[in-house]
Amino acid sequence: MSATVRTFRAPDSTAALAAVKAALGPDAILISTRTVQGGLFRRPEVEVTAAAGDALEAPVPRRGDGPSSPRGDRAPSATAPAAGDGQGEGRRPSGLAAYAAPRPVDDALASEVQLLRRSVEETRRALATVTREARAGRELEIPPAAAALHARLIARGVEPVLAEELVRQALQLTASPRAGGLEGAVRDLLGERLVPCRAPWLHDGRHALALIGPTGVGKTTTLAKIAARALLEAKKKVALLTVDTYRIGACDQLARYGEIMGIPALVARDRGELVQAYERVKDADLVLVDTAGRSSPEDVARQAELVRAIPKVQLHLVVSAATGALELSAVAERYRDLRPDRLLFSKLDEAAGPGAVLSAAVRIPRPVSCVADGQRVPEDLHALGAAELVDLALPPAPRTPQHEGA
Ligand SMILES: Nc1nc2c(ncn2[C@@H]2O[C@H](COP(=O)(O)OP(=O)(O)OP(=O)(O)O)[C@@H](O)[C@H]2O)c(=O)[nH]1
Ligand SMILES: [Mg+2]
Repeated sequence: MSATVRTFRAPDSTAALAAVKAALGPDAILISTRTVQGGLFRRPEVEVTAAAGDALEAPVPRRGDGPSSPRGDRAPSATAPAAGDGQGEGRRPSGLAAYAAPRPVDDALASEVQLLRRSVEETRRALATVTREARAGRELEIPPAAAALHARLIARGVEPVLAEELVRQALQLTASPRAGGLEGAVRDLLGERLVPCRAPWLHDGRHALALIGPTGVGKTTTLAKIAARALLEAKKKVALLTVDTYRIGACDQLARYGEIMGIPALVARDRGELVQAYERVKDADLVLVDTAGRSSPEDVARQAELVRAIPKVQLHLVVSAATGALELSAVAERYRDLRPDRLLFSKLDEAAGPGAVLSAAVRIPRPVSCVADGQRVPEDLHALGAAELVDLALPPAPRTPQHEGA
């Protein structure tokens, strides 16, 4: 017996059943139905797998067939419909009709059907696992190696639309042979966006920088970390300024850090006070300016404008990697007009997918000054190199035992 088994996809179950009927006839037996995601830009669809009716024509010997179950009836199907199938059903007078009207059968046959059904379901699940990457590739219509890279980027938290763009561009780059292959091309493209620069605490000469960004991303904590690194590692003279007179306790928070480190921490309520404060710390090598996290773009723009009163101040936009790719892209859109000079990624330790930071880096193409991955001052602050930044979005593939043995 050779079965004709086919899979159909349609926008809804009515259309899917009509397609089954048209292709396999009214006696078709439904094997499974499920909803499948339609890919990046398509809607979910109903997927129906069905067998042609004649595939299951072989008669099954039955015990105790009564007058209502004449011999030669269609054999009970192990591949009953996924939805709406009654427990204990065994005889199917005719494919799609049986779907609507199951009949009772004896217990032995019912449990056999149950077993077979379970085994079909297990096979289906195993197949789904094995072919997940290939499926992703088919949906994007990209080769399996590119689909596997796409899946790794997504698993790392990279925004799906960016992951797709990356693998497509990498495929173009590797149309002619190239060192590093496809993965090397993706890493090169990531490296064009995730660009390192000198750590802020190692800057030469007198330098001023201000941290701006949404509420609670870790601006003040990161500022303290930078100050401590500059003091301890680079032996610089450091001063702290803040224009955050908005949040209760903000000035105290900075003053406390200043006290612990034995450095000045001054508060400025407006442009005039900020210029004066900057003047008062003119012997400092590194002046670090804290701002208030505000959700309104106008308030944030006002703060950026205010800190620009300091000559040559560098604006570092702090974004939390823990907020996810969509939120990061929205934040980047909101802050792009402030023309920040650097990006600073915080809360990498809390990020489900650190590759989400790419969403900010593509929208605000600026070097990454440093990253923070915890609350400890100053330990949880790092200046990453080029390869380490790329690793955030695409870490090296785990080595298989085969590779290790090689
Ligand atoms: N897990 C984790 N927590 C952090 C990190 N950086 C800062 N935090 C914590 O985040 C919270 C907010 O930190 P702040 O430094 O006050 O954040 P902020 O951006 O200055 O907040 P506002 O001034 O209110 O906008 C604190 O509990 C910090 O300890 C980090 O890299 N990882
Ligand atoms: Mg703060």
